[in-house]
Amino acid sequence: MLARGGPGARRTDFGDTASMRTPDFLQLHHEDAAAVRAELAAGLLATPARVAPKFLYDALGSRLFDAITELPEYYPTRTERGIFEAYRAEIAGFLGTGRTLVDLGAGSCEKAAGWLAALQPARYVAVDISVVYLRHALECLQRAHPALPILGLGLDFAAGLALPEAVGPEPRLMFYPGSSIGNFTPDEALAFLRSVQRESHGGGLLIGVDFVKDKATLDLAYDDPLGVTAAFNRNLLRRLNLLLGCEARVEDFDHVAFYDTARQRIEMHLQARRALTLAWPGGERRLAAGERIHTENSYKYTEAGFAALLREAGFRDVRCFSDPQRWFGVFAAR
Ligand code: AVI
Repeated sequence: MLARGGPGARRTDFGDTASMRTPDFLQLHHEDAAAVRAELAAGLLATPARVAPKFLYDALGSRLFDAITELPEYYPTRTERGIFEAYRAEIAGFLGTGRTLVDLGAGSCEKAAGWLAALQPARYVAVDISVVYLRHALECLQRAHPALPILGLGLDFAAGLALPEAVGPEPRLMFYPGSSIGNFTPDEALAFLRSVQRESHGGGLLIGVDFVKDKATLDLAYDDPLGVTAAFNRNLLRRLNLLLGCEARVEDFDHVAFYDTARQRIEMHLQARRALTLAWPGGERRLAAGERIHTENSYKYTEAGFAALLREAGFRDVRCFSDPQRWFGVFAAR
């Protein structure tokens, strides 16, 4: 059921509908507290212990991530922005206008907003885990684009994308910026891209991907001297306490992040400063001094490697746009 906004337009005394649209909202994902506790407990009891990166993003974690994107050491966000600005018209020409623009992990909707003039979408669909995160941004966007049909969708697409009929039957241009694809393993990424290709209805894909580069640059991007990434990672302990009922102490853990050249990925961990026990109702996990909880992987791709992945997922016509240093790739695929 649509949460609000009805048909997406409101008739005024002047009979003017197009200028008075309101966004529609549809919440399909429902958090199951018991399932979350079971998932967290299973991860902590595994060897090595792990917590899924999606738990990094509560209100504070999302703000800390926004702060990370402002750091001089964290190059992906500004490099992607530079590629978008340099090649916007060319990319739009390649992908075509008039599609339904589906923004995966939309958040503030800021990146998609920059594309509306060039892509002229027939409809904008913002997808995030909860419409609560989308409401304010979509209401602002609607004021700037009064005639654009807008849908906010609360959906968990981590395990594969399945869009509801409310998105409409038209070709969809899928938008997945920010190199979030790197937070999947390559196998998961392939399965996810296949679901994206299937759901695009022949539209296309615009996706940002972080490239393999020297270890020193990557290490610094994920372990900045100001300690913002450390705070982002250690905030996960506060979430564990809240969601699982642990009493983990933030000061008992160090942030550890490094690039593993052989695996082509950043690994992020929380490392115990001393031997300790994490206890929660119904379970506990002992950690030796120096033992780690694995909290995130961020895979890096070569241009050829990611283009091959897109082809394997079913996209035929693939183009890559990059920065002069070739640190980051924006792939347009049809
Ligand atoms: C969201 N994601 C693409 C970020 C990344 O670079 O993998 C998350 C992040 N983790 C630490 N810094 C940024």
